[in-house]
Amino acid sequence: ASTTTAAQQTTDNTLTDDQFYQDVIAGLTSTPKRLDSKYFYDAQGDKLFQELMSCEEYYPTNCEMEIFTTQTAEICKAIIADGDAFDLIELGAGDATKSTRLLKYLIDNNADFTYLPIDISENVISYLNITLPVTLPGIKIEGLNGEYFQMLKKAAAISNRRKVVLFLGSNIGNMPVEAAKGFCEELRNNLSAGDMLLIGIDLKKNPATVLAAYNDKGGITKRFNLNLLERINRELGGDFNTSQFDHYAMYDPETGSCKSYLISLADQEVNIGHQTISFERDEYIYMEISQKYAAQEVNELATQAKFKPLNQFFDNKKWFVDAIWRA
Ligand code: AVJ
Repeated sequence: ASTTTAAQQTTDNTLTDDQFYQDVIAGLTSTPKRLDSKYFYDAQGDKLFQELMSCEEYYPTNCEMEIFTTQTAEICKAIIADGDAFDLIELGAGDATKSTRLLKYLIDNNADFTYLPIDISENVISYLNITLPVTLPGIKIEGLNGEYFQMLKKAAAISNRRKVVLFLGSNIGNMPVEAAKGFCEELRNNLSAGDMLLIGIDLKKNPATVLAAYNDKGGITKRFNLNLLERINRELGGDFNTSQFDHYAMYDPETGSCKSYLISLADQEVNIGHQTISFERDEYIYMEISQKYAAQEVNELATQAKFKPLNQFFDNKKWFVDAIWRA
């Protein structure tokens, strides 16, 4: 009996067939180098993001929690609309801490709905399927493990009830503006007239406030970014020396783009399976975009995707918005 390491797996095709491997190699062999921030969230990345959410500088989670806590009734009434039965579908549910506020209100007010959390992580879905019926007795839940649009189509096949889609936490910010527009259009195409979207979006604000959130003094964001290199080491047999990379974040108030990079501190070579990647000193890997919008730009995003913007709910500082759009 033998155990196969990630590096050995490259000799058969298990690893090279893997989407993560292919995306990493494609990103690190292109000019300029890049990695996809969707790969931040392995078990270690989930833990670091939890840590980030409770750090001093990272404000978006607290802002959205405030909105859901202080305006629960108004948001839920808008969602319930005519009081017909509906499916509440959450894209990227995570641990559902924020949506639980809404779910509890909806259950307490006898709304007729089924909660369908969609997540790419199987762990997340089995966790929610087990824990939510305990924390929220009476909830009807059907977790869907897979890609957003595939699972949306599956949800549409299961029932023809009205759909209310939750896309929270400014996850839309991880797409550049053009991609975000395309995403909203595709989402609209997967919905029917009368369906709704509740979308959480981080707003443009004092640039120093934004930058601090992505460059925290405690260095959690740095560890969060370096974890992707460590994940490549763990899962793809890489040999990144993470002490040879530094985190660099920048925010451009004109475009609202906040971007993170890892900077190579030396001329160095990194092996990933059978691939060797060369870095020059000061060369960057583009890691993540966290796009910010003005409230008016949020409405424009809705209308260009053929949604009708209905409501905007803000925290008291107006740093974050949860918007309701109707298909
Ligand atoms: C989970 C995508 C909303 O972009 O603000 C936090 C991820 N990256 N700090 C964000 C993140 C760096 C976060 N989102």
